[in-house]
Amino acid sequence: MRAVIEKVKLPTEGRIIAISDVHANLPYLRGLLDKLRLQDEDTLVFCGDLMEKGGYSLETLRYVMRLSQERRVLAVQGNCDCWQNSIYRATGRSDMYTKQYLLSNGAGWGPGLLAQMCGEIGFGISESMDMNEFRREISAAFGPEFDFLEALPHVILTDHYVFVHGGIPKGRPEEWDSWDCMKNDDFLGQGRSFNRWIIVGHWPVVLYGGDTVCANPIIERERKIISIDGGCVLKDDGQLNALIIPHNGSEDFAFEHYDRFPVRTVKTAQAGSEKSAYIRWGDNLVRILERGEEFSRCMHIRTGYVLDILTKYLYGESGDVRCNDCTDYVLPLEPGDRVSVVEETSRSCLVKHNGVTGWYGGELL
Ligand SMILES: [Mn+2]
Repeated sequence: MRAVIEKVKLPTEGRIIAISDVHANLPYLRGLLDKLRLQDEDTLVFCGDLMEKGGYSLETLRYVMRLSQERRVLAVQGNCDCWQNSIYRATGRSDMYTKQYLLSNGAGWGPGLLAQMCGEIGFGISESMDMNEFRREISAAFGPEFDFLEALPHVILTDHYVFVHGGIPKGRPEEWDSWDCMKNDDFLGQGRSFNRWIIVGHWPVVLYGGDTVCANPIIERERKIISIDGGCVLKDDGQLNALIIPHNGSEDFAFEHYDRFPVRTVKTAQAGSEKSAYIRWGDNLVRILERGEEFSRCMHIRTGYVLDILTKYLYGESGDVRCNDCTDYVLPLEPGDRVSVVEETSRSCLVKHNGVTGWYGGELL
């Protein structure tokens, strides 16, 4: 399907605030919006993936629909949002995929939009469900929701900024495919640069890190790309980011973030580790050398790096397993530093300091 590109003239007044990858975490979205203290003249831009993975897809969608009636809201479709295609443009293949997804009950995540819709109208999900009947009943009951999604463009083009979920495909805009705008993986890693600011989500920013990672937005000034997905829902230490543009045309970017980790104060100083590794999704195959109840000594298969990983972060069948994103990085910290505590363990705490995740072995106030 051809990408829908919407040209928008942003107002001169007010901030432009971009949020992406809420992933059905309505409590985080509400928390972030509270922190932002929205003014009437502000413009909110959702950069896609409002839904799926977290537990509140339908509630998040309806919340954003309501918000867009009350204030200036722009939004683009993400690859986890475009369910109207499976309803309005269904094919035998998409029906098969939709059914599989419904039967998988969110594929290990929370129930998705369509499953929630089925639940709300009491439509039974089963191997024998009739997909024509499913589409008929769901589209009859949720017309406003699908119409809202259907009306969302894939790219919002303004004088100074472009908002898109994954990234800008190569080639001429008239030839861009919508899927390549939404599911454009590793956009920052493609080495491209632009004349206007391209603001994207989709690829959690921690995936761009090295041996240490930071969940705050990445602003590439030379190449004019801003990547803002803080890993909300997808990462144990994830956060929901908002990029704040103080006014149209400004490059004086700021950001706000929201998570629910308790904030504590560092009591004793600690030096940072010189060597560390960050094991991330897509490259997370490890061998368990010694399984423990709380931590397991593991070797990262590709690099041979040995580190202790929280046992609850390991998953997969026996033998070589995979792990949630993790690190052995010890943060350099000073007394008085404020940190967010992600995990408390018998050894030390996994914390975030200014968006950077690492361990702290001292005392917290
Ligand atoms: Mn995405």
